[in-house]
Amino acid sequence: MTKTLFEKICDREIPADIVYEDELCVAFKDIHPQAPFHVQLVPRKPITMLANAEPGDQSLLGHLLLTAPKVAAAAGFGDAFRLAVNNGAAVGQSVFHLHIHILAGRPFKWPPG
Ligand code: IU
Repeated sequence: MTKTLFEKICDREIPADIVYEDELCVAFKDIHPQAPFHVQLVPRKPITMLANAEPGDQSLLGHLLLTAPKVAAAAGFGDAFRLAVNNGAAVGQSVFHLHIHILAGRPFKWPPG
């Protein structure tokens, strides 16, 4: 099967500014940052989108949510960061490999646009 772009980044076949990695996930700086700190936290497993995750992915999804604060904290944003997951093209998903946006370093409005 053809690898997704983010799989290639995880496997270091495409260069990216990786800020964290472990056996289950990789975090790298977004190429079009929407905040002073903006990274993508992605599972090595190529789940297309959150809605397509399966019961067997439960611990992986938990690992991602437990890892995101660590990635933010390592960059100095432990108490002020935003996570975002776009699920589907209609709400802005452009890369169909599950990823959690971790954003920090500026004020954020609510509700998001
Ligand atoms: P989205 O939620 O699927 O829209 O987010 C995709 C993100 O991936 C978006 O912020 C892009 O700037 C980012 N990105 C990247 O960091 N590196 C890439 O090679 C590509 C997209 I393509």
